This record gives sequence, C-alpha cells and structure tokens, in this order.
Amino acid sequence: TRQELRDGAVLLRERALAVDRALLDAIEMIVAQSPFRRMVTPGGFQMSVAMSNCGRVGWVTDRTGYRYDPRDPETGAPWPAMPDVFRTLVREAASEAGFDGFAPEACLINRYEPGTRLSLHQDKDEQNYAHPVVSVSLGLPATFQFGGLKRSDRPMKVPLQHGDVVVWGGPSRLVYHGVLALKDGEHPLTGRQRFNLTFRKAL
Ligand code: MD5
Ligand code: FE
Repeated sequence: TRQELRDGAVLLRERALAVDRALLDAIEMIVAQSPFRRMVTPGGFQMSVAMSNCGRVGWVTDRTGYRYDPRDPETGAPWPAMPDVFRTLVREAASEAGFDGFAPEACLINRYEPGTRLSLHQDKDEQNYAHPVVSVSLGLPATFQFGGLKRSDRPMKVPLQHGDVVVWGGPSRLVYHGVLALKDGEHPLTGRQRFNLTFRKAL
C-alpha cells in the first residue's frame, strides 16, 4: 500500500518484506567489516543509536562536526560497498514515489535497542535537497515523529514496522523528524533490535 503522509512523504508499507532476510544478511556482512559504534555529536554527547555505513561515503559525527567520509574513522578503511539488494530496492521504491533514477552513494545503518531514541533534527548535511531520502525499517516497530520546517511545529506520530519503506522528498525533505524511545519487544528476525537503513545522495 502507498500512503502519502504529507506532501512529498510517501509511506510504502511492507515494501521491503520480500527481501527482509537478504537485507539483514547484508547488514551482518557490513558490520563484520565496519562494526556498529555510538558516535559523539559536536556538542560532546554520545548518541544512543549505534551506527555504521555502506556505500562510497558514510555519515559520521565527532567533536569536529558532521560530515560524509569515504573512510570508516574506526578502521581507516573504505566503507563496505553498497549491496545490490539495497540499491535495487531503493531505486524501485523511490521510483514508485515519483523519483526516477535515485542512485544514492550513502547508506547509514542505524541500530536501535530498547530505550534508544533519536531526537528531533533535520537532515542538512547533503549537497542537494532536490534528491529524496529513503528509509527502510527492519525489526522491532518504532514510533516515528515528523513535524514541519520549524522545530516548534508539533510533530505527528507514525508507527513504522518491519519492512516499511518511506520516501522523503520534495517539501518533506527538510522537515524535523525523530524516533521515540524504542519499546522493548522481540522480533523473530532481529530479536530486541530495530534497524533503519537511510539512503541519501550526499555528493
Ligand atoms: C531512522 N533516521 O528511523 C531515521 C530514518 C537519520 C534518521 O532520521 O537521520 O539517520 S530517516 C528519516 C527521515 C529522513 C529525512 C527526512 C525525513 C525523515 N523527514 O522529512 O521526516 O533511523
Ligand atoms: Fe534524520
């Protein structure tokens, strides 16, 4: 099912279900090379979400700021390549939401455990906001918050479940968003975890 959450934000419920195991296997391969780690924000806070990346560049934060980096700062090596199963799913989903030819070079992999949250923010570290951001949810359900272009706009709550894909484009590309503290639970494929893949054209 295809549901427009607001102008430019399209929720494709369970769109990734047919390839869920392939996506999770690929995550396992990636984090064997570039392990999950909790990064530090420029303000000095350690994030509760653990992150890794694949693709030509990866999103990182440390005391010096946010950036896209071609190398994993923890290992010094390039990030693992973006698997074809990621590339194909995301290209198709973006197309279904009205963005043909979406070819992201960055995939941020977020890992949430019970209690982990992502506070309200905008994604502003990319060069060109004409490209959408595509996100894929796997494992435990989460409550996603998304508001408006001002932090003070009251956010609306959207439950995101295993296999859901969201395409954030057009007027939704720069809206404030976050994830509420993950509720404890058990998912047959991921246990007590939620993974989110966030695909962006960074360059
Ligand atoms: C997550 N990750 O569930 C989310 C999914 C992040 C992040 O927010 O920055 O790693 S991506 C959600 C997103 C991206 C761009 C725009 C909007 C939402 N939006 O307009 O609401 O781990
Ligand atoms: Fe974000």
